[in-house]
Amino acid sequence: MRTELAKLLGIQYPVIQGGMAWVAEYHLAAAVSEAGGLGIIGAANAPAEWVREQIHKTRELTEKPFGVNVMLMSPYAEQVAQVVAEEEVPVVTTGAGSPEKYMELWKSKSIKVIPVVASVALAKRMERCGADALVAEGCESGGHIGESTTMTLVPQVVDAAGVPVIAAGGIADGRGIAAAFMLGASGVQMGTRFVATKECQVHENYKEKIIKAKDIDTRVTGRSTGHPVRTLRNDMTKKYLELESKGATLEELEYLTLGALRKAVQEGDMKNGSVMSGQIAGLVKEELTCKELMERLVKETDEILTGAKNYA
Ligand code: TUI
Repeated sequence: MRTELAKLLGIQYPVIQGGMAWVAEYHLAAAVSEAGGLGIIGAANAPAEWVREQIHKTRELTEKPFGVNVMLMSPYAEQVAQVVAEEEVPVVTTGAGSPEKYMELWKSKSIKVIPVVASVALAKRMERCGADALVAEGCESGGHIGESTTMTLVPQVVDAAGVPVIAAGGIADGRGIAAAFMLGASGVQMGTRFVATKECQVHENYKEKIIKAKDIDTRVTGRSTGHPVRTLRNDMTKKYLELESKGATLEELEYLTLGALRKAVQEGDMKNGSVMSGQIAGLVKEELTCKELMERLVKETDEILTGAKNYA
C-alpha cells in the first residue's frame, strides 16, 4: 500500500475519499485523513467562505494532509479556487469540468492538483497543464458521471498519462483496491463506502438506504440533459425517468432535482431526495468508523497482493 502516490501526498495508504457534494464535510474529511487516507472537503455548490470555514475546522481536527474538491460547475468555483489557494490546502481535486484556468494559481502555492477525469482526452489535457496525478472515474460512481466503466477507463488513462492514476467507481473493499492496482492504478478514490461510516454526518436514512441497497438499485437520470447523475432509485428517479422518456423540458426536470440532494442528506427524505450513490452500494453491509474501515481495506488488499488469499 505504500505506493509512490502515498509518498507524493504524504499519506499512509493510497486511499482518497471522494469529494461528495453535501456529504464530504470536515468531520468525514478529518476522520479519513486521521485513518491514514486522504480526506476531502467537497465544495460542491457552496459559497467560498463556507469552504474556508471547513478548511479551518478540518485543521483543528487533524494535522495530516487533506484536500478540497472544487466542483467546476458551481457558480462559486472561481472564489473557491481563490480560497483554496489562499489557505494553501495540501491537495485539490476537481470535478465536472476542466480546471485549466486555475492550475497556475494552485501550482504557485505548491498545491498538489488531482483533476477527476472521465475520459482519456481530458486526462491528456490535464497532464499537459501540470496535473500531479489523475483520478480516473468510471460510470459505476455515484453523482455526475461519464460514459466509460472503471475497468475500461483506468488502463487507458494509465497508458495515456505519465502521472500516477487513482481509480474510482465501483470500489469498496480490498478486492476492488487490488483490482485497481492490477489495472495500473497507484491508488483508489472511494465515495459510497465512506458514506456508511460513523463520522459521516448524513442523515441516518441515507446510510441505511445504502446499506440496504441491492446490486441493481441505482438509476441514471439526466442522460438527455447532458448531465447524467447516478442515484439510488426512489419516487424521484421514477418520476424523472418517466418525464425524461416523454421528452420533458429542462425546466420540468430541474424542478424535480432542485434542492433534492439537500433533502436526502439533511432531511433524510429517501422518497423525493437525490440519494447519490455508486453501484457498489450493494456491497456495503455495515457502518464502520473510518479507522476500522481503513484497517479492513489494508488487511484485505495485503492478503490478496501477498497471495495469502487467492481467488483464482
Ligand atoms: O464531478 C463528479 N461527480 C459529481 S459532481 C456532483 S454535483 C452535481 N450535481 C448534479 C449535477 C451536476 C453536478 C455530483 N457528482 N465527478 C467527476 C466527474 N467529472 N465526472 C464526470 C466529470 C466530467 C465531465 C465532463 C469532467 C469533465 C467534463 O468535461 C470537461 C471538458 O471541458 O471537457
